[in-house]
Amino acid sequence: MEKGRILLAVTGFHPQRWRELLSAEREVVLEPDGAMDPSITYAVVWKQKPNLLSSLPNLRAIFSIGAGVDHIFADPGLPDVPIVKVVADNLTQYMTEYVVWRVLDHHRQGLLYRQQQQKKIWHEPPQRPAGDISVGIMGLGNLGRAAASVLLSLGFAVNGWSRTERPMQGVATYSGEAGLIPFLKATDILVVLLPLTPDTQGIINYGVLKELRKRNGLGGSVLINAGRGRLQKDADIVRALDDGTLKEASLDVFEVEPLPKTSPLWSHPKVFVTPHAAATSDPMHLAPTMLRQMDAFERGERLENLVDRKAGY
Ligand code: NDP
Ligand code: OXD
Repeated sequence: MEKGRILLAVTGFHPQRWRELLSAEREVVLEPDGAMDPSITYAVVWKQKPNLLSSLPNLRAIFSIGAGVDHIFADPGLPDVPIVKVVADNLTQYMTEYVVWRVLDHHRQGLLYRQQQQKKIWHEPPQRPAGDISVGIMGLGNLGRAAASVLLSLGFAVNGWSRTERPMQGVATYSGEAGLIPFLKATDILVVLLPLTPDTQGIINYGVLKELRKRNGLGGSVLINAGRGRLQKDADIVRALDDGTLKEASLDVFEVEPLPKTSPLWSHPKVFVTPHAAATSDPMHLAPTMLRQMDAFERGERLENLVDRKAGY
């Protein structure tokens, strides 16, 4: 079978490196040139333009440049072809680093020390063991499980919440709607690693934050969101921080990105902001896997890391 051509349609970061690497083995057309081109078989996309995918009459598979695929489901004319998401060791490693970094910073009172340093205050606050703190991971999937196992090795108590029951040794697991409140009530530091779907949109709201465990050695509950911005209500987080429902937050994702300069989150003293940078998609690692998958697909083999269209992730 002839090697299918690729349409590369990315918004928000430079397509050049992806193009170079993918063209090592296949012809690559950059959007907008390839739109409506009948010779295009694969689309490699990140936040592609609406209805672009439906304009490709011979499209056989869609490859997301990221682990999240909400940008693909946002397309009103999404054709019924397989969608492949990113599952990659280096992306998982980056996310684990981000989660562990933020959990340790909150646990070891990074904010307090930064404030003390500014005022030249020499004061040692009480320390508590990691085992007294429970980190609750919302979304115990590829990224959540990897972060959970490193947190366990550091001695934290770890809870996990998923859509279906996902047992994991050493982790107290909860699932579905019925498991949500018990999971929150047992959690001091909430780490959000959910995909954005119709079921999860807006899930991080004031009511949910109110359920987090209050009695803990941290002096309050903490939120870390590295999943998607539209999982959260930015205004509810500000409210929760201001009335003490939350002690601190680390946010990598926001309802609107880039985070508008007018957002109170930028200058909130209890918020640590990163610009959707928790785990970057590195073309050096990901493009060869996509090419390998396309070859396998053309030999009649099954694609790996397929998105469940019904579940939306
Ligand atoms: P996975 O698909 O492997 O895991 C998703 C997890 O969320 C699963 O445990 C799933 O449950 C759970 N889940 C989904 N829907 C629900 C629901 N309605 N209720 C409860 N749990 C639910 O995804 P990844 O771990 O690979 O990635 C997670 C997300 O991280 C991505 O979708 C993306 O949005 C985000 N991300 C952010 C990055 C960044 O830089 N900030 C970088 C990379 C990813 P179940 O196990 O039952 O299926
Ligand atoms: C992803 C992301 O989904 O970078 O991979 O957000």
